[in-house]
Amino acid sequence: MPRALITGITGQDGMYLAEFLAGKGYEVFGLIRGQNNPRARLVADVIPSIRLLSGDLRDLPSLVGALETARPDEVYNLGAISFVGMSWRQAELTSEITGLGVLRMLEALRIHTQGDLSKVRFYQASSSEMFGKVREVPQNEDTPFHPRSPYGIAKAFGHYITVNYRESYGAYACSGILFNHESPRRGPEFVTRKVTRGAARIALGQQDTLLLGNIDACRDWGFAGDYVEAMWLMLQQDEPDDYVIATGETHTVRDLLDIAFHRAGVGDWEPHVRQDSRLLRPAEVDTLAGDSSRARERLGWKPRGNFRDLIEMMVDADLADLTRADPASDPTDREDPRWA
Ligand code: F7E
Repeated sequence: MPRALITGITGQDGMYLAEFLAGKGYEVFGLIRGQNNPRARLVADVIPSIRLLSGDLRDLPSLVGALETARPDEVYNLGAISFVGMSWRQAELTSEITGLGVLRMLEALRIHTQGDLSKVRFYQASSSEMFGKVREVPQNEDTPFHPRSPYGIAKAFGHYITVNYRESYGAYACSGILFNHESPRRGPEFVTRKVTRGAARIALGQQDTLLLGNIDACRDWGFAGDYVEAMWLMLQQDEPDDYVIATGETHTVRDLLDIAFHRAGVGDWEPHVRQDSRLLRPAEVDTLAGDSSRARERLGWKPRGNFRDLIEMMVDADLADLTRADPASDPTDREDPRWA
């Protein structure tokens, strides 16, 4: 039975990946941060076979300990402070976890494998935010980076240190440069879920107005369930490499609003949406579009659904949740302007 260790197990991708690997017969271990982390319960409910380990990407000994217990064949480093908007407010912590955390995990692997880093395969969750102020359209593995946020900068460090351990120590280490990927499990602070949840609440008369930042931003949005399969495929090749994972389709936040509000049955979104300058970012990534040809050719990977299907699925899930007798406790939106 192959064994896998996942950091960031409580996030959207961690849960999809754990389900996917469990379905392939893996014994899956998930690293849980903090004392009495409330999301550990959720993970255990969703993936009953999961084995939970306590550890933190800020704490090297805890990572070495987790590796000793899990004895993984594959490590998926998904743990991060992943909300770009927050990364300006907690820039040091973002650098510490999202950036230096990658180095700590690689060092823990070096200790655990006694220097033979080819023994355990390593996946680093890199991000299209590294492209930032884009140098070319679409972006591929050779496009230079110009990150625009503390988050993007931390991810660029994580990417390069992964490549460096591969080149320096012969690590089987891959950096997956994933473009935005969403699902009904997406946190409510990200724009897709904020809009699908908001549209559903407006349709049900539970809310009247949705406050947003830059609605002209363009993103290449895919389905998270498809993207975790690409992570696994990267670790099944003869040689490690870096891969862009994207749909190649770009949409604006306005397109997202059109689809979500129609699906929810509200129709026109304009009377319900207000732009709030407090939700604008100090430096924005205006447009992203990924070229995933390498992954399509070498991994045989391709996204399954399209953008409309994805957003409609998310609206339907939010409507179903909000009309249940016991809806999931209302997500706390950290971009709500009541947060000072
Ligand atoms: O913003 C604009 C916002 O926060 C998307 C993370 O998974 O993908 C994600 O990062 C766009 C931006 O995602 C609001 O300014 C407008 O242009 O959903 P987001 P993100 O920043 O693209 C990458 C690949 C990652 O790696 C990250 O971890 O939407 N936008 N109005 C808004 N965004 C938010 N959150 N809230 C708004 O009210």
